[in-house]
Amino acid sequence: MNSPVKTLNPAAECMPREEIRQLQLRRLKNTLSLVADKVPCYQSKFKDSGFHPGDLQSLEDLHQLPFTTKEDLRLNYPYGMFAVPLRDVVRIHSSSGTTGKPTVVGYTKEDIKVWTELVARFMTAGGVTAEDIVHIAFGYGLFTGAFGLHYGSEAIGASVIPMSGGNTDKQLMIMQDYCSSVLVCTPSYGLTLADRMEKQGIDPRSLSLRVGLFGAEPWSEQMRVELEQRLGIIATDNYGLSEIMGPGVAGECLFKQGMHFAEDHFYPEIIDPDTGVVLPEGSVGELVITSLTKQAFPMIRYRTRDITRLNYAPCECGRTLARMEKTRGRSDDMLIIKGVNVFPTQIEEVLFKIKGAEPHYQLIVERKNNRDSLEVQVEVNEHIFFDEMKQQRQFVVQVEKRLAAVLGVSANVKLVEPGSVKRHEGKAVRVIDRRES
Ligand code: DLL
Repeated sequence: MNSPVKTLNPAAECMPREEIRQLQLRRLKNTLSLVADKVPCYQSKFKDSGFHPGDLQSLEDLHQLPFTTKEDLRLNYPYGMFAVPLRDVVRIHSSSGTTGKPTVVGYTKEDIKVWTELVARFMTAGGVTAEDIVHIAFGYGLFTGAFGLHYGSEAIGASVIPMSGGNTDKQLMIMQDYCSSVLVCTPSYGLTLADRMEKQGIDPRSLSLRVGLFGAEPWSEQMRVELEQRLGIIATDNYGLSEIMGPGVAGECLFKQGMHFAEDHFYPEIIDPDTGVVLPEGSVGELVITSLTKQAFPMIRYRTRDITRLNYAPCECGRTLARMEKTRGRSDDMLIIKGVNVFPTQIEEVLFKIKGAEPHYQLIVERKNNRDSLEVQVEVNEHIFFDEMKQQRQFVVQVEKRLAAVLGVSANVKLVEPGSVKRHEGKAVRVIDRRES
């Protein structure tokens, strides 16, 4: 195994905390004057809040500024938030919005350089080297995942297979024939690949796979264990969002104790999602990010909607960059059932611990006569699916009991046939909320 302390840029990743803060303040001042000069949306936000970028004395002064939200990006669709003319933009991507218009983001040449370095950073931290063959199974296109990891791999000197998403049988053939050693995809697609391998009788140990870099959607610790065991790999988590840059905002090292946040390029805050108040260090809340070096698409206090916690203690690997806990999900994915907050990842954790339940599930939420109901459709192995009614009933009761204990709200469990929950090549769709309609 690679040494767990391999670091791409130690000067940046292992900086003393006081130096990180000084660098952040310097870069923040530059970013604030850039947007005050070039972006009408920020000009009016600053005016309304009586803020002048020259007033900023400390990082905490940033808390006086209003947030930027997805709504701001919608109102300025497509290029209204850009801080440079289009002639200086060399790449355009967009967010995977499920409703309405997507969010358009742009990069200058320098932005692409920074993005590439930050992806190469977390790939190195996750054990990827120039010797590796990186199999990218994210869809190539407007989504930032594939291109981000592609450029990062090349910067490390690894060989990239730009496989793109879908066509699972072909993925496996290429993986076998081209000796892929690093798998890049969503954790849910990683599981789909593991299922298909099993079905085809492919022994993962006969492959060259040794590392998996998973991101773009929430996943539990249990899911990590499953992926590591079934694919015979070391699995790390990495986080990002198109509005901020794409992948590369944060990524785990081989100690897997949280994702190192690229604090030299992004300033994170944790807020109470209901009140917007900045929470004390170590609190769980919504992550808000300010970009510190972006040229084309700078973001000030962008509300990510992702719920997490930051740990500022230095890591065993020597990096001093704050570590971001695995996200519990997005505050807008959080279901409120009969007044209780429920995250799909909590349900995933329960299912992983029950023998016979497969880690493929979907949540259906409905409201009848003003009462919410939650149905958890769980795939079970064939043994249970074709079991006697009585045994099946016992199994359902067992799952319902465990869910109620963990969630604090009751759920109806429905067992479904193996393979019947729809598989996605990209991000999994875990929730169908019929209450809105
Ligand atoms: O998903 C960027 C990305 C690509 C990250 C590849 C990692 C790997 P968007 O499509 O804009 O960008 O979606 C961003 O996805 O706000 C989170 O809710 C979720 N997300 C991304 N990474 C993780 C992760 C990319 N590791 C949204 N864990 C974010 C949990 C994640 N959620």
